[in-house]
Amino acid sequence: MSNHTTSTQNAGGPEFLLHTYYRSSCSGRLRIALEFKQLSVELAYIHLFKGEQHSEEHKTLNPSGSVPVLTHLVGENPSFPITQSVAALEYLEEIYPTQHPLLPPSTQPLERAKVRTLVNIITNDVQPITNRRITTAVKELGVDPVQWSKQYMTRGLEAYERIAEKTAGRYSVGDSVTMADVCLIPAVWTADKHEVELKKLPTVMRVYRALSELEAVKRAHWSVQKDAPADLEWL
Ligand SMILES: N[C@@H](CCC(=O)N[C@@H](CS)C(=O)NCC(=O)O)C(=O)O
Repeated sequence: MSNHTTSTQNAGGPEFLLHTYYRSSCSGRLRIALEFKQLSVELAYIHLFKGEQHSEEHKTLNPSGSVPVLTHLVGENPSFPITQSVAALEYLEEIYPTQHPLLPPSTQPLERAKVRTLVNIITNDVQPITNRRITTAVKELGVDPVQWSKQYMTRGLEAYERIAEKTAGRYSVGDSVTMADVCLIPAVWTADKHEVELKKLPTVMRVYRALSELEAVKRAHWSVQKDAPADLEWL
């Protein structure tokens, strides 16, 4: 099932193991954060459309049956998998606070709250209700899953836009890349695939374009992942 590939090696082997799927926006958050923090990671691929997230092996690792899963191979408890993306982002921030910080300093609690507000729009208000298991369930209820996803992605990104109009500099909050950006980028990738009218979100798109120029983002892009199909079809 898992096709392990070392993306960035250090002398003692990779520090992290990330279970990922190329088009999973939650996995994208971790790939991007690991790139910004320049941490070594081995990637293990879980094919969501083949249902590998439901296998006994994966459910043992992550009882939620989802990706990403971040394991700190050389941490204080190297066998403990972190199975929620935001918990994993916060963990990386706590162990490497000065290595490309993705949160404003603790002396700026309101700035941190701005970042976390934007993070939560994506991670709480948009992704969970547009996730595959939900779109599968709404389809069974006779609802068009494509329209469902498009509608909720649009609403969530519009809310992001309204707030980012007030908080953004070059990036979502000020001029430094933060966790908000790390969550926004893969949300825009997914929204684009769902034909959300991104032109109507000028701040989001300005920030997204600035982020897309960064090497860390390019390296984490869904299209360059080893598990992405050769024809780059969004399967
Ligand atoms: N709250 C979780 C959500 C994880 C999640 O829903 N991941 C999606 C991919 S973005 C998934 O694995 N879906 C598989 C499924 O629904 O069967 C997190 O932030 O890590």
